[in-house]
Amino acid sequence: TVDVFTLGEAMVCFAPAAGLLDAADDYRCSVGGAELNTAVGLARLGRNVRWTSRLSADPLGDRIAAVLRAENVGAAPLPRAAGRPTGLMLKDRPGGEARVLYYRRGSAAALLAPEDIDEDAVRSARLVHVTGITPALGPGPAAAVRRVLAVAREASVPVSFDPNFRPQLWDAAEAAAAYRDLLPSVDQLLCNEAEARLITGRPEAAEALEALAATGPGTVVVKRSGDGVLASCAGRLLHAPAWTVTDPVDTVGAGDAFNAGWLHAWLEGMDAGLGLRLAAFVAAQVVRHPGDYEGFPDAAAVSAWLAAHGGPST
Ligand code: KDG
Repeated sequence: TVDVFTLGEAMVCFAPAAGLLDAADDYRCSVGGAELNTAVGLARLGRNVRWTSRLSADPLGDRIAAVLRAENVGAAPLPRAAGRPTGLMLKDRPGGEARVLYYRRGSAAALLAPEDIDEDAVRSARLVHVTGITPALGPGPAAAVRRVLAVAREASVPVSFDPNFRPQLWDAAEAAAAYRDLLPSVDQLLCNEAEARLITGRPEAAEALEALAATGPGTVVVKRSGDGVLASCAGRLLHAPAWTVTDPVDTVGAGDAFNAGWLHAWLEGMDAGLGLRLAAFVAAQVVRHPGDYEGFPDAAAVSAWLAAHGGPST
């Protein structure tokens, strides 16, 4: 069986080894993509993950395929898109603030369409995880997400959703409308504070959480980075401490790692409070390393953390 089914775009990422994009000579190259980052985190903990996308026939598509193999992330054997490039993402830190630039329009992944979905894999999954990035990539990817959610709902497979608002891809009003359309199909909403505000129009995190929990998803998790995590799980209000680290190296991918830790805990049937703390722990590890997912711990490290924090060993 498939533990988690997910879909989305993977990109190759370049980050200056030193200095900023406007003058850097050397770059560190890695692979990223919100759903792929979460998939890698889950696979490192031994989960059987199925990720779906369209890869380019270019050498960077080979690079992504190699990461999938190395990280044991299962991928549907879809034909490579000749003539469409791999999307690129550049990381910069002007004024010390993390900033991401995309070169992804017309990429191979934008070809993703409902026909690419292996419906049997969706039906057999214990959980489907989608993000709000995929519907922003174009009508085909948006339709693919809708197909996945429809199949999941018909087969009673629970769905987790992270809006992952990316202002470079669409404007806030359009994104909020798309999220609200998807929410009735969502069992677990994993968002940050700004997204909770965007969806509900409520300025305050606790109020936004209450409004979101009232609209349907049985679980709502609001990730607030330095202010910790607020959650409502089947009517139970929870709070977990911050995962801010004093020596962050690369904060991109922290939310995706948090999702992987949280979903792993959920699949394991762990207590929700412990699950939130585990998720915060794994997010903190990712932030300490360059790259979107490279610092994600393996099963042994998570077992050690659980042993030290009173949880069951995995
Ligand atoms: O969450 C990290 C992602 O933002 C990054 O890996 C790239 O998927 C990505 C996106 O579209 O921003």
